[in-house]
Amino acid sequence: MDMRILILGGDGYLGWPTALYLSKNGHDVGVVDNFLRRHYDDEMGVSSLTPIAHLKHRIDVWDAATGLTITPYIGDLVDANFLEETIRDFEPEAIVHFAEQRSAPYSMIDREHAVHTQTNNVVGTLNLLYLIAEIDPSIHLVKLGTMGEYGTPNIDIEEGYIEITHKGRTDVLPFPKQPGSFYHLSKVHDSHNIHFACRTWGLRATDLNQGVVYGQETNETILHPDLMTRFDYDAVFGTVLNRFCVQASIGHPLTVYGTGNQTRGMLDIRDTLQCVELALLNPANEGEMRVYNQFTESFSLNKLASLVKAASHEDIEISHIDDPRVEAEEHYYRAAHTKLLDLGLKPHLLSQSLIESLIETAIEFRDRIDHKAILPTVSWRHTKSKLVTAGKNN
Ligand code: NAD
Ligand code: USQ
Repeated sequence: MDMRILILGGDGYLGWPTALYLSKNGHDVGVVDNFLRRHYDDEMGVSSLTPIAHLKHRIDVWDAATGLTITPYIGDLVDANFLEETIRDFEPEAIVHFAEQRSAPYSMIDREHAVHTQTNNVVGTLNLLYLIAEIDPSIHLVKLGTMGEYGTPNIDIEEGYIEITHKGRTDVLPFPKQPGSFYHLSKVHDSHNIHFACRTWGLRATDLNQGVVYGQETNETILHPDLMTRFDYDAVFGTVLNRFCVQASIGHPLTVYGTGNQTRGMLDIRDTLQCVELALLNPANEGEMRVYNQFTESFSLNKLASLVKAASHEDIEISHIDDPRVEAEEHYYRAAHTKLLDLGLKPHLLSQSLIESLIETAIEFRDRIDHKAILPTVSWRHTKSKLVTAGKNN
């Protein structure tokens, strides 16, 4: 079943390879982006480990390599007029929404960054919900959420909803959320808004609570060097396993925060693409917000560090540094993740060869690594000095 699919955030780490994958699989793909992520690179003074071509150029390269067309729309989701024109022009049957500020540390820099994160993410999604309701409520929204919405409760995490019996009465309710950053909170706010729009206006949505993604190559991005996706390794935007592989490539001690007993659900970037397509092919019903927990395995940070150390040819040190975040370092973690497997997901489980290939990629581009960007600089703790830095006196 080929579809017209609009991908919001199609210039990003996950949005770009998803666009190629869906295009190759016969879908008619449009991508929307305002290059906010490239702007954050300028702001932070770092750039992707891998050189990334401009969006219009890589779309041309994809066209030349495959004969397949991807339609670009350059603009901001927070600009409702732009988004309305885009949706009316492309007439999508489904919209995949990746287009948010997605770094937890970035959202914790200071008040401005927290406000920007929640404004960009919550307002962009709210514009989208209104426009779907106004233009075509049958459009299936596939929204990227995060496993971090749940936090680390001392009970098993279910897929979106939990049956609760309270004082003799029973109901199925949204699973309680205890997110760990203003970024993760923005995803919770989105989930509530999406759930409300489904219940109230009869929209159909799938919320993909995705774990931490690792990996860099997909079957499509390797077709040409200019099709590469970005790969972040700095302490603000880099995610943990990708960072450890880059650290190993330059002989930097692996930066485990705190005890390293924090456990997270994780998945290979190739599985993100599969999961998104499975969600698209199995749309939620009218009025339903379906929720899938999108990860394939869970690992403690200590386990990840030991796997990277084992895959590295050099003798890499594992260093435990003070955790800049406020997060449980010792906790129970068991999260359901069967629904995507039931739909046919074939996971790429984490292997030594994948870690070796990530370290090799980092070695290939080691001249682009800024060693000063490795150690964390953003603290979760709200100190007076932070307010003084931000120009406030109380
Ligand atoms: P990314 O920052 O690389 O990509 C996001 C893209 O959206 C960027 O190209 C950015 O320019 C664009 N964007 C942001 N705000 C926009 C706006 N207002 N208008 C138009 N475009 C906008 O992030 P990513 O790693 O590809 O993540 C994509 C999505 O998946 C995010 O929603 C993120 O929260 C979620 N997610 C990512 C991971 C991960 O490990 N990378 C894990 C779980 C969930
Ligand atoms: N961590 C380290 N050392 C590092 C980097 C991180 O020990 O050098 C730890 C963190 O303290 C945390 C864990 O690793 O306990 C994961 O951190 P991360 O930066 O890899 O992931 P996170 O901040 O949770 O955010 C990433 C993406 C985000 C997505 C989320 C999925 O940036 O967009 O939503 O993963 S989840 O974690 O399931 O919420």
